[in-house]
Amino acid sequence: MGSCASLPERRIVLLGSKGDGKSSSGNTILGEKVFTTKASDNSVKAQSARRKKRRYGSKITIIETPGFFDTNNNDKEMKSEIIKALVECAPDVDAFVIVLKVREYTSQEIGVLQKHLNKINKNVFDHTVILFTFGKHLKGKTIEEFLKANSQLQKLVDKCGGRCHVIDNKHWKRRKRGNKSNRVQVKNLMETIDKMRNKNGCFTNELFQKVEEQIQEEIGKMNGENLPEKEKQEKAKKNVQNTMLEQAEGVTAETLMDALLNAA
Ligand SMILES: Nc1nc2c(ncn2[C@@H]2O[C@H](COP(=O)(O)OP(=O)(O)OP(=O)(O)O)[C@@H](O)[C@H]2O)c(=O)[nH]1
Ligand SMILES: [Mg+2]
Repeated sequence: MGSCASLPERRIVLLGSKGDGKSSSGNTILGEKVFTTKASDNSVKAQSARRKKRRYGSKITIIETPGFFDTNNNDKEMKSEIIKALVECAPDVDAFVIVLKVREYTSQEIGVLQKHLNKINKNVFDHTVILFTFGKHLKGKTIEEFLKANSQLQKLVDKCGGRCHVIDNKHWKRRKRGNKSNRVQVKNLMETIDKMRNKNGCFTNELFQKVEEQIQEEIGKMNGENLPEKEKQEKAKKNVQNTMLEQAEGVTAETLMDALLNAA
């Protein structure tokens, strides 16, 4: 859907539960530590980082979003971080990557997962890849074997056209060959994303477009200012973010997340 900017750039949004390894995966994909990873606390953060260097054939931008599966948390920080991510997503993105930890899931946990996934507009899945983390937990099994024993997860992967990869941000760093190598897996992930984008285009929705309009409007207001283009853009994004946060008074974090993931 949507015609994308013809930039040789991959814009990737990371979604997933708290602590499943979104930030770590961002670092693995970018090949440098740009995201802060944390062991365990209850703070939720959206971080966004852009890598300017070419990697696997093109520039990569990673946008981490909080609260995909944890939106019962309605504090202001969470909302502000979701809005920040949204402003980074505008006007379109190339791929959503759902980060899921390899582990046993109880049926209740699967139920919660499904509840959130069911709200996503179907066409979002045409732009989604599943990325399993903690690959070492497979204990020698392949990801296909793991999925065979977890039919609900298999269904999710099927919804995404079978697109799935597995990394281990801690233990698969060294190897250069084979499936237990982050390098191999990330290269494959990028190929999957490129193929998906060539087939399905990039993802946009009314909200992304509206946000982009507002950013451009803000940039327009800075016409007289003698600022570098990039600084104008950052400043404009900040302004849009602040306006949206004010407008989002009384709106829940969950609603915001739904808006981000629902197609026009
Ligand atoms: N062994 C192992 N540890 C991992 C892996 N991925 C992440 N971790 C660890 O898990 C913890 C959480 O990782 P993060 O990358 O911060 O997770 P996150 O999804 O960004 O968490 P929030 O931003 O809080 O939602 C950190 O201690 C990481 O070092 C992995 O593939 N294998
Ligand atoms: Mg994180």
